[in-house]
Amino acid sequence: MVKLEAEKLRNFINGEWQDVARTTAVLNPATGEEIVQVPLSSGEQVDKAVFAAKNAQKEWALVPAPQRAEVLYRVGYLMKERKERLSQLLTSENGKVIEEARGEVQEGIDMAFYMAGEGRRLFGQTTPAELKDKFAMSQRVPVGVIGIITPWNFPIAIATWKSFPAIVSGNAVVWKPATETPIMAFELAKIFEEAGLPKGVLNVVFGSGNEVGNALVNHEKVQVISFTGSNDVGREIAAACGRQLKKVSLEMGGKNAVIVMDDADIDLAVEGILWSAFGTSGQRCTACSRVIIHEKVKATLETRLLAKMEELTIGNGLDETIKVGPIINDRGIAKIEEYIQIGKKEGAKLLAGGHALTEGAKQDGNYFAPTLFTDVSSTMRIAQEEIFGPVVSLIPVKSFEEAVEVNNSVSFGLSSSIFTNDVNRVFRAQRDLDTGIVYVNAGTTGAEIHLPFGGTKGTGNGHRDSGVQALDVFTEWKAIYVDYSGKLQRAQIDID
Ligand code: UN1
Repeated sequence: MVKLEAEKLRNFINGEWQDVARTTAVLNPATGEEIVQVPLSSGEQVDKAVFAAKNAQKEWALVPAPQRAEVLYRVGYLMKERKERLSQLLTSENGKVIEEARGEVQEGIDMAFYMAGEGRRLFGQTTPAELKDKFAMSQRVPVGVIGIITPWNFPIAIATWKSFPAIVSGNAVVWKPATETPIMAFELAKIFEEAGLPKGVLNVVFGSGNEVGNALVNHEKVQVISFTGSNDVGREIAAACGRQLKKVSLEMGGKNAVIVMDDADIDLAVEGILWSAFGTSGQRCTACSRVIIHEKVKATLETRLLAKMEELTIGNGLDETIKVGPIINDRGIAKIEEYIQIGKKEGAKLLAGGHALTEGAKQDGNYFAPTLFTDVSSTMRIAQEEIFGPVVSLIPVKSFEEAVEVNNSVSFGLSSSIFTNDVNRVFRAQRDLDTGIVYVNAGTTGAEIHLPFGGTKGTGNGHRDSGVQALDVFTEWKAIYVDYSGKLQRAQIDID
Protein backbone atom coordinates (compact mmCIF):
# COMPACT_ATOMS: atom_id res chain seq x y z
CA MET A 1 0.00 0.00 0.00
CA VAL A 2 1.43 3.35 -1.11
CA LYS A 3 1.79 6.09 1.52
CA LEU A 4 1.76 9.83 1.04
CA GLU A 5 4.97 11.22 2.53
CA ALA A 6 3.52 14.61 3.41
CA GLU A 7 1.21 15.33 6.35
CA LYS A 8 0.33 18.68 4.94
CA LEU A 9 0.25 19.82 1.33
CA ARG A 10 1.66 23.09 0.11
CA ASN A 11 0.85 25.39 -2.75
CA PHE A 12 3.19 25.30 -5.74
CA ILE A 13 3.86 28.87 -6.77
CA ASN A 14 6.69 30.04 -9.01
CA GLY A 15 8.44 26.69 -8.64
CA GLU A 16 8.39 26.86 -4.84
CA TRP A 17 6.39 24.85 -2.31
CA GLN A 18 4.68 27.40 -0.12
CA ASP A 19 3.05 26.87 3.24
CA VAL A 20 -0.36 28.27 4.07
CA ALA A 21 -1.44 28.65 7.68
CA ARG A 22 -5.07 27.69 7.27
CA THR A 23 -5.71 24.05 6.32
CA THR A 24 -8.49 21.48 6.34
CA ALA A 25 -8.52 17.69 6.45
CA VAL A 26 -8.82 15.49 3.37
CA LEU A 27 -10.81 12.38 4.26
CA ASN A 28 -10.69 8.97 2.64
CA PRO A 29 -14.32 8.44 1.57
CA ALA A 30 -13.98 4.68 2.03
CA THR A 31 -12.91 4.83 5.68
CA GLY A 32 -13.52 8.35 6.96
CA GLU A 33 -9.83 8.55 7.94
CA GLU A 34 -7.83 11.71 7.52
CA ILE A 35 -5.21 11.34 4.77
CA VAL A 36 -3.57 14.76 4.75
CA GLN A 37 -4.17 18.44 5.44
CA VAL A 38 -4.79 20.70 2.47
CA PRO A 39 -4.23 24.47 2.40
CA LEU A 40 -7.18 26.83 2.40
CA SER A 41 -5.53 29.64 0.49
CA SER A 42 -6.82 33.16 -0.01
CA GLY A 43 -6.86 35.66 -2.85
CA GLU A 44 -3.36 36.74 -1.86
CA GLN A 45 -1.88 33.38 -2.91
CA VAL A 46 -3.85 33.49 -6.15
CA ASP A 47 -2.42 36.91 -6.84
CA LYS A 48 1.13 35.64 -6.28
CA ALA A 49 0.51 32.65 -8.53
CA VAL A 50 -0.96 34.77 -11.32
CA PHE A 51 1.95 37.18 -11.08
CA ALA A 52 4.42 34.27 -11.33
CA ALA A 53 2.48 32.79 -14.25
CA LYS A 54 2.39 36.10 -16.08
CA ASN A 55 6.15 36.50 -15.80
CA ALA A 56 6.94 32.93 -16.74
CA GLN A 57 4.59 32.92 -19.70
CA LYS A 58 6.52 35.56 -21.63
CA GLU A 59 9.61 33.31 -21.80
CA TRP A 60 7.67 30.09 -22.18
CA ALA A 61 5.82 31.38 -25.24
CA LEU A 62 9.19 31.94 -26.92
CA VAL A 63 10.36 28.36 -26.36
CA PRO A 64 9.74 26.45 -29.61
CA ALA A 65 6.66 24.25 -29.22
CA PRO A 66 8.56 20.99 -29.94
CA GLN A 67 10.81 21.84 -26.98
CA ARG A 68 7.83 22.67 -24.79
CA ALA A 69 6.53 19.26 -25.77
CA GLU A 70 9.70 17.59 -24.47
CA VAL A 71 8.59 18.49 -20.95
CA LEU A 72 5.24 16.82 -21.57
CA TYR A 73 6.94 13.66 -22.85
CA ARG A 74 8.93 13.53 -19.62
CA VAL A 75 5.74 14.12 -17.63
CA GLY A 76 4.13 11.22 -19.51
CA TYR A 77 7.02 8.87 -18.76
CA LEU A 78 7.09 9.85 -15.07
CA MET A 79 3.34 9.28 -14.82
CA LYS A 80 3.80 5.89 -16.46
CA GLU A 81 6.55 4.98 -13.99
CA ARG A 82 4.37 6.08 -11.07
CA LYS A 83 1.10 4.74 -12.40
CA GLU A 84 0.50 2.36 -9.50
CA ARG A 85 1.42 4.93 -6.87
CA LEU A 86 -0.83 7.55 -8.44
CA SER A 87 -3.68 5.07 -8.81
CA GLN A 88 -3.58 3.99 -5.17
CA LEU A 89 -3.44 7.57 -3.95
CA LEU A 90 -6.31 8.43 -6.28
CA THR A 91 -8.43 5.65 -4.85
CA SER A 92 -7.63 6.82 -1.31
CA GLU A 93 -8.72 10.40 -1.89
CA ASN A 94 -11.56 9.87 -4.36
CA GLY A 95 -12.84 6.39 -3.54
CA LYS A 96 -13.11 5.03 -7.10
CA VAL A 97 -12.12 1.38 -7.36
CA ILE A 98 -8.47 0.72 -8.11
CA GLU A 99 -9.11 -0.65 -11.61
CA GLU A 100 -10.88 2.59 -12.54
CA ALA A 101 -8.18 4.66 -10.85
CA ARG A 102 -5.59 2.94 -13.05
CA GLY A 103 -7.80 3.75 -16.03
CA GLU A 104 -7.99 7.39 -15.03
CA VAL A 105 -4.23 7.69 -14.59
CA GLN A 106 -3.81 6.02 -17.98
CA GLU A 107 -6.10 8.69 -19.44
CA GLY A 108 -3.64 11.29 -18.13
CA ILE A 109 -0.64 9.42 -19.56
CA ASP A 110 -2.35 9.20 -22.94
CA MET A 111 -3.07 12.90 -22.81
CA ALA A 112 0.60 13.68 -22.07
CA PHE A 113 1.84 11.85 -25.16
CA TYR A 114 -1.00 13.06 -27.34
CA MET A 115 -0.51 16.72 -26.41
CA ALA A 116 3.27 16.37 -26.59
CA GLY A 117 2.71 15.34 -30.21
CA GLU A 118 0.85 18.62 -30.70
CA GLY A 119 4.17 20.35 -30.07
CA ARG A 120 5.10 19.31 -33.60
CA ARG A 121 1.68 20.08 -35.05
CA LEU A 122 -0.30 23.00 -33.62
CA PHE A 123 -1.33 23.36 -37.24
CA GLY A 124 -2.32 26.65 -38.74
CA GLN A 125 -3.25 27.21 -42.37
CA THR A 126 -1.72 28.81 -45.38
CA THR A 127 -4.14 29.99 -48.00
CA PRO A 128 -3.90 31.91 -51.28
CA ALA A 129 -4.05 35.67 -50.89
CA GLU A 130 -6.36 37.57 -53.23
CA LEU A 131 -3.57 39.82 -54.51
CA LYS A 132 -0.42 39.07 -56.48
CA ASP A 133 2.85 38.70 -54.58
CA LYS A 134 1.11 38.40 -51.27
CA PHE A 135 1.18 35.55 -48.76
CA ALA A 136 -1.56 34.70 -46.23
CA MET A 137 -1.56 32.36 -43.26
CA SER A 138 -3.17 31.77 -39.90
CA GLN A 139 -1.42 30.63 -36.77
CA ARG A 140 -2.35 29.55 -33.26
CA VAL A 141 -0.84 31.78 -30.58
CA PRO A 142 -0.97 31.38 -26.79
CA VAL A 143 -3.46 33.48 -24.86
CA GLY A 144 -1.44 34.10 -21.67
CA VAL A 145 -2.43 33.03 -18.17
CA ILE A 146 -5.00 30.25 -17.92
CA GLY A 147 -7.06 29.59 -14.79
CA ILE A 148 -8.01 25.95 -14.39
CA ILE A 149 -10.65 24.71 -11.96
CA THR A 150 -11.02 20.95 -11.73
CA PRO A 151 -13.51 18.61 -9.99
CA TRP A 152 -12.97 15.78 -7.50
CA ASN A 153 -14.50 13.03 -9.65
CA PHE A 154 -11.59 12.87 -12.15
CA PRO A 155 -8.87 14.69 -10.23
CA ILE A 156 -6.00 13.77 -12.51
CA ALA A 157 -7.51 13.05 -15.93
CA ILE A 158 -9.44 16.30 -16.20
CA ALA A 159 -6.43 18.25 -14.93
CA THR A 160 -4.37 16.80 -17.77
CA TRP A 161 -7.10 17.56 -20.34
CA LYS A 162 -6.80 21.21 -19.42
CA SER A 163 -3.22 21.86 -18.34
CA PHE A 164 -1.40 19.84 -21.04
CA PRO A 165 -2.88 21.60 -24.09
CA ALA A 166 -2.56 24.94 -22.28
CA ILE A 167 1.13 24.38 -21.55
CA VAL A 168 2.16 22.89 -24.89
CA SER A 169 0.61 25.82 -26.69
CA GLY A 170 2.70 28.32 -24.73
CA ASN A 171 0.50 29.47 -21.85
CA ALA A 172 1.12 29.48 -18.12
CA VAL A 173 -1.40 27.95 -15.74
CA VAL A 174 -2.83 28.65 -12.30
CA TRP A 175 -4.71 25.57 -11.18
CA LYS A 176 -7.26 25.27 -8.39
CA PRO A 177 -7.94 21.58 -7.74
CA ALA A 178 -10.99 20.41 -5.79
CA THR A 179 -10.31 20.49 -2.04
CA GLU A 180 -11.67 16.94 -1.69
CA THR A 181 -8.94 15.54 -3.97
CA PRO A 182 -5.76 17.64 -3.76
CA ILE A 183 -3.27 14.75 -3.72
CA MET A 184 -3.37 14.21 -7.48
CA ALA A 185 -2.60 17.91 -7.96
CA PHE A 186 0.30 17.70 -5.53
CA GLU A 187 1.70 14.61 -7.30
CA LEU A 188 1.25 16.07 -10.77
CA ALA A 189 2.94 19.33 -9.78
CA LYS A 190 5.88 17.31 -8.40
CA ILE A 191 6.08 15.44 -11.71
CA PHE A 192 6.11 18.71 -13.66
CA GLU A 193 8.86 20.00 -11.38
CA GLU A 194 10.96 16.88 -11.96
CA ALA A 195 10.26 17.01 -15.68
CA GLY A 196 11.96 20.40 -15.77
CA LEU A 197 9.05 22.73 -16.43
CA PRO A 198 10.37 26.28 -15.94
CA LYS A 199 9.20 27.80 -12.67
CA GLY A 200 5.93 29.68 -12.79
CA VAL A 201 4.56 27.91 -15.87
CA LEU A 202 2.37 25.71 -13.68
CA ASN A 203 1.13 26.94 -10.32
CA VAL A 204 -1.18 25.12 -7.93
CA VAL A 205 -3.25 27.00 -5.38
CA PHE A 206 -5.35 24.87 -3.04
CA GLY A 207 -8.50 26.19 -1.46
CA SER A 208 -12.22 26.72 -1.71
CA GLY A 209 -14.24 27.86 -4.68
CA ASN A 210 -15.43 30.86 -2.71
CA GLU A 211 -11.95 32.16 -2.04
CA VAL A 212 -9.50 30.69 -4.54
CA GLY A 213 -11.98 30.02 -7.34
CA ASN A 214 -13.50 33.47 -7.11
CA ALA A 215 -10.14 35.20 -6.97
CA LEU A 216 -8.95 33.30 -10.02
CA VAL A 217 -12.10 33.93 -12.05
CA ASN A 218 -12.06 37.61 -11.24
CA HIS A 219 -8.33 38.23 -11.61
CA GLU A 220 -7.75 40.75 -14.39
CA LYS A 221 -4.52 39.05 -15.51
CA VAL A 222 -6.18 35.66 -16.03
CA GLN A 223 -7.35 35.55 -19.65
CA VAL A 224 -9.05 32.16 -19.84
CA ILE A 225 -10.99 30.08 -17.34
CA SER A 226 -11.41 26.38 -18.00
CA PHE A 227 -13.85 24.83 -15.55
CA THR A 228 -15.36 21.40 -14.98
CA GLY A 229 -17.93 21.10 -12.23
CA SER A 230 -21.53 21.74 -11.35
CA ASN A 231 -24.02 23.60 -13.47
CA ASP A 232 -24.76 26.16 -10.75
CA VAL A 233 -21.12 27.12 -10.26
CA GLY A 234 -20.53 27.06 -14.03
CA ARG A 235 -23.30 29.59 -14.58
CA GLU A 236 -21.82 31.93 -11.97
CA ILE A 237 -18.39 31.63 -13.55
CA ALA A 238 -19.84 32.31 -17.00
CA ALA A 239 -21.59 35.43 -15.72
CA ALA A 240 -18.44 36.71 -14.03
CA CYS A 241 -16.34 36.00 -17.12
CA GLY A 242 -18.97 37.61 -19.32
CA ARG A 243 -18.72 40.85 -17.37
CA GLN A 244 -14.95 40.85 -17.86
CA LEU A 245 -15.05 39.66 -21.50
CA LYS A 246 -12.95 36.70 -20.40
CA LYS A 247 -12.88 33.54 -22.46
CA VAL A 248 -14.45 30.66 -20.54
CA SER A 249 -14.78 26.97 -21.25
CA LEU A 250 -17.36 25.13 -19.16
CA GLU A 251 -17.90 21.40 -18.80
CA MET A 252 -20.81 20.63 -16.53
CA GLY A 253 -23.45 18.05 -15.83
CA GLY A 254 -25.17 15.29 -17.70
CA LYS A 255 -28.33 13.22 -17.59
CA ASN A 256 -27.11 10.52 -19.88
CA ALA A 257 -29.24 7.71 -21.21
CA VAL A 258 -28.73 4.23 -22.57
CA ILE A 259 -31.45 3.35 -25.10
CA VAL A 260 -32.22 -0.35 -25.39
CA MET A 261 -34.23 -1.27 -28.49
CA ASP A 262 -36.32 -4.42 -28.92
CA ASP A 263 -33.73 -5.93 -31.30
CA ALA A 264 -30.78 -5.33 -28.93
CA ASP A 265 -28.47 -7.91 -27.42
CA ILE A 266 -29.95 -7.61 -23.92
CA ASP A 267 -27.03 -9.20 -22.07
CA LEU A 268 -24.63 -6.80 -23.72
CA ALA A 269 -26.93 -3.89 -22.84
CA VAL A 270 -27.01 -5.04 -19.20
CA GLU A 271 -23.20 -5.05 -19.12
CA GLY A 272 -23.12 -1.57 -20.65
CA ILE A 273 -25.64 -0.21 -18.15
CA LEU A 274 -23.89 -1.76 -15.14
CA TRP A 275 -20.52 -0.33 -16.13
CA SER A 276 -21.69 3.14 -17.01
CA ALA A 277 -24.27 3.53 -14.23
CA PHE A 278 -22.40 2.07 -11.26
CA GLY A 279 -18.78 2.64 -12.27
CA THR A 280 -17.29 5.45 -10.13
CA SER A 281 -20.51 4.92 -8.10
CA GLY A 282 -22.35 6.94 -10.74
CA GLN A 283 -20.22 10.01 -9.99
CA ARG A 284 -19.24 10.75 -13.57
CA CYS A 285 -20.58 13.51 -15.79
CA THR A 286 -20.96 10.74 -18.34
CA ALA A 287 -22.69 8.26 -16.01
CA CYS A 288 -25.81 6.52 -17.27
CA SER A 289 -28.67 7.62 -15.06
CA ARG A 290 -31.53 6.79 -17.42
CA VAL A 291 -32.31 3.64 -19.33
CA ILE A 292 -34.80 4.22 -22.10
CA ILE A 293 -36.22 0.80 -22.66
CA HIS A 294 -38.44 -0.55 -25.43
CA GLU A 295 -41.53 -1.91 -23.68
CA LYS A 296 -41.23 -5.28 -25.47
CA VAL A 297 -37.93 -6.06 -23.70
CA LYS A 298 -38.53 -4.18 -20.46
CA ALA A 299 -39.35 -7.20 -18.28
CA THR A 300 -36.38 -9.20 -19.56
CA LEU A 301 -33.97 -6.33 -19.04
CA GLU A 302 -35.30 -5.62 -15.53
CA THR A 303 -34.82 -9.23 -14.43
CA ARG A 304 -31.32 -9.56 -15.88
CA LEU A 305 -30.17 -6.17 -14.65
CA LEU A 306 -31.41 -6.85 -11.12
CA ALA A 307 -29.62 -10.20 -11.07
CA LYS A 308 -26.35 -8.58 -12.13
CA MET A 309 -26.77 -5.71 -9.66
CA GLU A 310 -26.94 -8.23 -6.85
CA GLU A 311 -23.51 -9.49 -7.82
CA LEU A 312 -21.91 -6.03 -7.44
CA THR A 313 -19.47 -5.96 -4.54
CA ILE A 314 -19.43 -2.68 -2.63
CA GLY A 315 -16.63 -1.45 -0.40
CA ASN A 316 -13.15 0.03 -0.22
CA GLY A 317 -11.89 0.42 -3.77
CA LEU A 318 -8.34 -0.57 -2.83
CA ASP A 319 -9.59 -4.14 -2.55
CA GLU A 320 -9.25 -5.55 -6.10
CA THR A 321 -12.47 -7.57 -5.75
CA ILE A 322 -14.65 -4.51 -5.13
CA LYS A 323 -16.72 -3.22 -8.04
CA VAL A 324 -18.45 -0.18 -6.49
CA GLY A 325 -16.63 2.22 -4.18
CA PRO A 326 -17.92 4.92 -1.84
CA ILE A 327 -19.60 8.27 -2.51
CA ILE A 328 -17.27 11.26 -2.14
CA ASN A 329 -18.73 12.63 1.14
CA ASP A 330 -21.83 12.89 3.30
CA ARG A 331 -23.17 15.81 1.25
CA GLY A 332 -23.11 13.49 -1.76
CA ILE A 333 -25.03 10.85 0.22
CA ALA A 334 -27.59 13.43 1.39
CA LYS A 335 -28.23 14.59 -2.17
CA ILE A 336 -28.78 11.04 -3.40
CA GLU A 337 -31.12 10.30 -0.46
CA GLU A 338 -33.12 13.40 -1.30
CA TYR A 339 -33.59 12.18 -4.89
CA ILE A 340 -34.71 8.75 -3.66
CA GLN A 341 -37.48 10.48 -1.71
CA ILE A 342 -38.36 12.64 -4.70
CA GLY A 343 -38.54 9.55 -6.95
CA LYS A 344 -40.80 7.72 -4.53
CA LYS A 345 -43.10 10.73 -4.17
CA GLU A 346 -43.28 11.09 -7.93
CA GLY A 347 -44.60 7.53 -8.16
CA ALA A 348 -41.54 5.74 -9.54
CA LYS A 349 -41.22 2.11 -8.47
CA LEU A 350 -38.08 1.26 -6.49
CA LEU A 351 -36.76 -2.14 -7.59
CA ALA A 352 -33.41 -2.19 -5.78
CA GLY A 353 -31.28 -0.14 -3.37
CA GLY A 354 -32.51 3.29 -2.37
CA HIS A 355 -30.53 3.58 0.86
CA ALA A 356 -27.09 4.25 2.28
CA LEU A 357 -25.04 1.28 3.52
CA THR A 358 -23.83 1.62 7.08
CA GLU A 359 -23.24 -1.92 8.33
CA GLY A 360 -19.90 -3.29 9.59
CA ALA A 361 -16.81 -1.92 7.87
CA LYS A 362 -18.99 0.45 5.88
CA GLN A 363 -20.09 2.50 8.87
CA ASP A 364 -17.18 4.94 8.68
CA GLY A 365 -17.29 5.44 4.90
CA ASN A 366 -19.94 6.90 2.60
CA TYR A 367 -21.64 4.05 0.80
CA PHE A 368 -24.86 3.92 -1.15
CA ALA A 369 -26.59 0.83 -2.53
CA PRO A 370 -26.84 0.60 -6.34
CA THR A 371 -30.38 1.73 -7.00
CA LEU A 372 -32.92 0.98 -9.71
CA PHE A 373 -36.22 2.76 -10.27
CA THR A 374 -38.66 1.58 -12.88
CA ASP A 375 -41.85 2.88 -14.51
CA VAL A 376 -40.31 6.31 -14.50
CA SER A 377 -41.80 8.90 -16.80
CA SER A 378 -39.48 11.26 -18.61
CA THR A 379 -40.90 14.36 -16.95
CA MET A 380 -40.17 13.22 -13.38
CA ARG A 381 -37.38 15.07 -11.61
CA ILE A 382 -35.36 11.87 -11.17
CA ALA A 383 -35.43 11.57 -14.98
CA GLN A 384 -34.44 15.19 -15.57
CA GLU A 385 -31.96 16.24 -12.87
CA GLU A 386 -28.40 15.11 -12.25
CA ILE A 387 -28.16 12.95 -9.11
CA PHE A 388 -24.43 12.07 -9.25
CA GLY A 389 -24.79 8.70 -7.59
CA PRO A 390 -25.53 5.05 -8.35
CA VAL A 391 -29.18 5.62 -9.26
CA VAL A 392 -30.76 4.51 -12.55
CA SER A 393 -34.28 5.19 -13.82
CA LEU A 394 -35.92 2.90 -16.35
CA ILE A 395 -38.18 4.80 -18.71
CA PRO A 396 -40.36 2.59 -20.93
CA VAL A 397 -41.07 3.69 -24.52
CA LYS A 398 -42.99 2.25 -27.46
CA SER A 399 -40.75 3.13 -30.42
CA PHE A 400 -37.35 4.31 -31.60
CA GLU A 401 -38.77 7.78 -32.28
CA GLU A 402 -40.12 8.06 -28.73
CA ALA A 403 -36.76 6.88 -27.37
CA VAL A 404 -34.94 9.68 -29.19
CA GLU A 405 -37.50 12.22 -27.99
CA VAL A 406 -37.10 11.10 -24.37
CA ASN A 407 -33.31 11.11 -24.69
CA ASN A 408 -33.39 14.68 -25.95
CA SER A 409 -35.96 15.93 -23.42
CA VAL A 410 -33.41 16.86 -20.73
CA SER A 411 -31.60 20.15 -20.30
CA PHE A 412 -28.18 18.45 -20.55
CA GLY A 413 -26.48 16.99 -23.63
CA LEU A 414 -23.27 15.17 -22.75
CA SER A 415 -23.45 11.49 -23.66
CA SER A 416 -25.97 8.99 -25.01
CA SER A 417 -25.96 5.40 -26.08
CA ILE A 418 -28.08 3.01 -28.09
CA PHE A 419 -28.12 -0.76 -28.08
CA THR A 420 -29.51 -2.06 -31.37
CA ASN A 421 -28.48 -4.34 -34.19
CA ASP A 422 -30.47 -2.45 -36.79
CA VAL A 423 -28.06 -0.48 -38.96
CA ASN A 424 -30.73 2.04 -39.96
CA ARG A 425 -31.43 2.82 -36.31
CA VAL A 426 -27.70 3.16 -35.66
CA PHE A 427 -27.33 5.88 -38.28
CA ARG A 428 -30.56 7.64 -37.31
CA ALA A 429 -29.49 7.61 -33.67
CA GLN A 430 -26.09 9.13 -34.34
CA ARG A 431 -27.82 11.86 -36.32
CA ASP A 432 -30.74 12.53 -33.96
CA LEU A 433 -29.36 12.10 -30.42
CA ASP A 434 -28.52 15.67 -29.42
CA THR A 435 -25.50 14.98 -27.20
CA GLY A 436 -21.82 15.77 -27.70
CA ILE A 437 -20.94 12.07 -27.43
CA VAL A 438 -22.90 9.12 -28.86
CA TYR A 439 -22.11 5.45 -28.30
CA VAL A 440 -23.47 2.51 -30.25
CA ASN A 441 -23.61 -0.85 -28.45
CA ALA A 442 -21.59 0.47 -25.50
CA GLY A 443 -22.52 2.37 -22.32
CA THR A 444 -22.34 6.15 -21.89
CA THR A 445 -18.79 6.30 -20.44
CA GLY A 446 -15.35 5.65 -21.85
CA ALA A 447 -14.46 8.75 -23.85
CA GLU A 448 -10.98 8.60 -25.42
CA ILE A 449 -8.64 11.56 -25.09
CA HIS A 450 -7.98 12.27 -28.76
CA LEU A 451 -11.64 12.99 -29.47
CA PRO A 452 -13.50 16.11 -28.37
CA PHE A 453 -15.13 15.75 -24.94
CA GLY A 454 -18.12 17.88 -24.11
CA GLY A 455 -21.77 18.39 -24.62
CA THR A 456 -24.63 20.45 -25.91
CA LYS A 457 -27.28 22.50 -24.08
CA GLY A 458 -26.79 22.85 -20.30
CA THR A 459 -23.69 20.65 -20.32
CA GLY A 460 -21.38 23.32 -21.59
CA ASN A 461 -20.94 26.54 -23.49
CA GLY A 462 -19.81 25.23 -26.84
CA HIS A 463 -16.19 24.41 -26.02
CA ARG A 464 -14.58 21.00 -25.85
CA ASP A 465 -12.01 19.44 -23.54
CA SER A 466 -9.47 17.00 -25.00
CA GLY A 467 -8.98 16.22 -28.67
CA VAL A 468 -7.34 18.74 -30.95
CA GLN A 469 -10.42 20.89 -30.28
CA ALA A 470 -9.12 21.64 -26.76
CA LEU A 471 -6.46 23.82 -28.37
CA ASP A 472 -9.17 26.27 -29.42
CA VAL A 473 -9.72 27.12 -25.75
CA PHE A 474 -6.07 27.85 -25.06
CA THR A 475 -5.04 29.62 -28.25
CA GLU A 476 -6.04 32.64 -30.25
CA TRP A 477 -5.98 32.65 -34.02
CA LYS A 478 -3.73 35.18 -35.65
CA ALA A 479 -4.08 35.99 -39.37
CA ILE A 480 -0.82 37.12 -41.00
CA TYR A 481 -0.43 38.76 -44.41
CA VAL A 482 2.96 39.31 -46.05
CA ASP A 483 3.03 41.54 -49.10
CA TYR A 484 6.19 41.04 -51.18
CA SER A 485 5.12 43.12 -54.17
CA GLY A 486 7.06 46.20 -53.05
CA LYS A 487 4.05 48.45 -53.53
CA LEU A 488 0.92 49.21 -51.56
CA GLN A 489 -1.79 46.79 -52.62
CA ARG A 490 -5.26 47.45 -51.28
CA ALA A 491 -7.32 44.34 -50.48
CA GLN A 492 -10.74 44.17 -52.15
CA ILE A 493 -9.81 47.19 -54.34
CA ASP A 494 -6.64 46.54 -56.38
CA ILE A 495 -7.97 43.26 -57.71
CA ASP A 496 -7.49 43.55 -61.50
C1 UN1 B 1 -16.25 13.11 -16.25
O1 UN1 B 1 -17.07 12.38 -15.71
O2 UN1 B 1 -16.25 14.32 -15.98
O3 UN1 B 1 -15.78 9.04 -20.55
C2 UN1 B 1 -15.17 12.64 -17.14
C3 UN1 B 1 -15.56 8.93 -19.36
C4 UN1 B 1 -14.22 9.34 -18.81
C5 UN1 B 1 -14.20 10.78 -18.46
C6 UN1 B 1 -15.33 11.22 -17.59
N1 UN1 B 1 -13.21 9.05 -19.80
O4 UN1 B 1 -16.41 8.53 -18.58
